[in-house]
Amino acid sequence: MKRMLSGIKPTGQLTLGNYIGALRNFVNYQDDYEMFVFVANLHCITEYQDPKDLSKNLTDAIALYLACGLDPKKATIFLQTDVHAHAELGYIMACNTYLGELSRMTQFKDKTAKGEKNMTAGLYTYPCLMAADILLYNANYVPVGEDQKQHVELTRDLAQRFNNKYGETFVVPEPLINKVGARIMSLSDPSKKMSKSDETNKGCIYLLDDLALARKKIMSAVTDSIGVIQLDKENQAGLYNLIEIASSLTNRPMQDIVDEFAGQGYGKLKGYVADVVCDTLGTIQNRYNEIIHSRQIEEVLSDGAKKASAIADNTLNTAKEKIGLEIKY
Ligand code: AQP
Repeated sequence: MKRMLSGIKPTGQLTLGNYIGALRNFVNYQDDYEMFVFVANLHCITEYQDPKDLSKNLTDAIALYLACGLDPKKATIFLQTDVHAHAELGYIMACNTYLGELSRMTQFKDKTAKGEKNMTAGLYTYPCLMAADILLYNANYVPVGEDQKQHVELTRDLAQRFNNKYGETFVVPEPLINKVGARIMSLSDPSKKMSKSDETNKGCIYLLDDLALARKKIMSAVTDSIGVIQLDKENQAGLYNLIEIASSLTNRPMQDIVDEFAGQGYGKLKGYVADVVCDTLGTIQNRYNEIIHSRQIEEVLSDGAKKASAIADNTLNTAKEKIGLEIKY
């Protein structure tokens, strides 16, 4: 069975974008791949997080993984810091990464261009940690949204560089990107990705949003004045995004939805999208409420840490030996 690894960083509450672009795919993959899914808590602290909020977001993320259908009997689910090898291999990767490579990473470039002050060294070097996250498990595939492809490409370069320098050590992973739903856009500004850190809160649907609020956000989503229901991503990005959301959640082709609503007003289509989203959120929230009040999270994390550590420690030890970091008696 081929191996697959992915993670989410809960810098806030998980979003519909996380669900469509990542989580629901993990659930589909867990039957066909040996899945490792982690909560990337180290990646959260490249920027300051309120400790209480962070801890709650991490707990909620694990509960949501389970509520969305990840099955601990099929997938290994763990918290990044429970497996110490991540930080250690992350440093080793940083010592094999060039400054130019990190300077070209989109997130760093965007923040620099915006003139952001007080950027941390972690924000610059996190792609090295991300490479370590993947390489520790010798993952063949990494399912990611469109925006994360660059990280897997860097990971491939680093794995190949390490293998060339020190001998075959790491599996070179491949990104796996879904065609529909790879990049869900903000409801208030469809030129931007739907993100947890949405400043206005209007453009982003959180998986734990009250259903009435989620409906309101969809009904007030920014569209256009063209007034025709069709698939024109360039000129009707907001409408396209809504259709893509509904298509992802129902597995209906986008054109099928267009055909059903063609000639009707945007309000009707928005109502349909809101129904579909609220159905999904309602199911997830019911399961979440059961899990968050049980001991399941503790058990899942303890089992996951044991299984993940056994594999990660083995890979880390091999890498350290190849580099010459070990003292032989
Ligand atoms: N809008 C999205 N559409 C499709 N996929 C998405 N993903 C995130 N947002 C969307 C996918 O979810 C996985 C985990 O991403 P992440 O939450 O760890 O990181 P991110 O993409 O940086 O998330 P945010 O919400 O944008 O975080 P902030 O606001 O903190 O910067 C990835 O596979 C990602 O592609």
